[in-house]
Amino acid sequence: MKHNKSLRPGISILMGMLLCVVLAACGGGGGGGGGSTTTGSGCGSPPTLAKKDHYRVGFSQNASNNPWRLAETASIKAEAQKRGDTLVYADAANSGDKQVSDVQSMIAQKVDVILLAPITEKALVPAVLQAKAACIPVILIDRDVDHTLAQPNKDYVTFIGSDFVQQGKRVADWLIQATGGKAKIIELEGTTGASPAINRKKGFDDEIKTAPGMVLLASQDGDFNRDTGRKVMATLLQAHPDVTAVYAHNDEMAIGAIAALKAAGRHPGKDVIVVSIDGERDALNAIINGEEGTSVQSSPFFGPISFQTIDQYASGTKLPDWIVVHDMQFTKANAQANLANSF
Ligand code: GYE
Repeated sequence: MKHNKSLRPGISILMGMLLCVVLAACGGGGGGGGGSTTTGSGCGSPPTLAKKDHYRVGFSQNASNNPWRLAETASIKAEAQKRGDTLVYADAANSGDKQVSDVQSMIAQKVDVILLAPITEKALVPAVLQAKAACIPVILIDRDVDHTLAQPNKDYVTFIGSDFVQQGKRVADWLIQATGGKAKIIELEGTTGASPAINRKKGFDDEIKTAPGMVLLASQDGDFNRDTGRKVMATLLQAHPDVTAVYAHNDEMAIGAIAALKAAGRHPGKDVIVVSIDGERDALNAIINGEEGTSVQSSPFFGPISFQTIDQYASGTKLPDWIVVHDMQFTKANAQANLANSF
């Protein structure tokens, strides 16, 4: 052990030098995980951000096909406008390839900083590393990247977002309670490879294992999309007519599942309990009218916190690897009261 440990710094310096050759993009080296180490090129790891009155901020959105995404974009745009910052906005329309080229275009336009909502954990890693090489700091918002490929406080500044594992666990706890620990469940997963899909599954699946009567019948990708959720649910329903609960990784798929259940003559809220995540208006209404059980919030209001984080970073504040967004939970008890603030 001791012997190994003493070898490690040497190995990592060597690896670092090799990486520098491969990427042809390193400044003075060193750093390796902590803070904004200024390097020979005047850049940093992650790149530093000069303090300014107004910034040109890139915002790379992964899609605009649901109320959650639209609410997030509106929040970012409103905050940029409020501060008199310039927003360079791009919508990747659900394509990882397009999102990579969107970020590359922001790099070419020399924005000061990039807010990035990466579609999946892996697809945007090359873009994150390219921004770093171009000395442009990246702040991840709402979805994270794979930490074995790119690290906070090194390759990008930080990740601002919800605790997705916790969200899944909270839904599972509510469902265990509501069903007395006995349910046959269909799970509709978010986009394969997206950090909320990975972690909402983990949080829920691990938690239901604590109750032996909670049986997972099937779990399938519904792409965080209402109509895909509806279609996947319709198919799974034929294979599993004994289903008594549906867990959807977002509200859009839950609304789709409710439509599929009704089309098959089932009674959501009575013979099948539907639960999900986000807290969008349609889900709150479904909770109010009894068709949905609960929705754990995943706040899309990233504007204020993102720009505050940009300010802090430019001021040299050491930021945590993850800035956790705290979420509410909606049930029959509070859905009506929160309807006006929903999206
Ligand atoms: O739950 C979903 C959206 O990344 C947290 O993505 C976000 C999720 C959100 O499409 O509705």
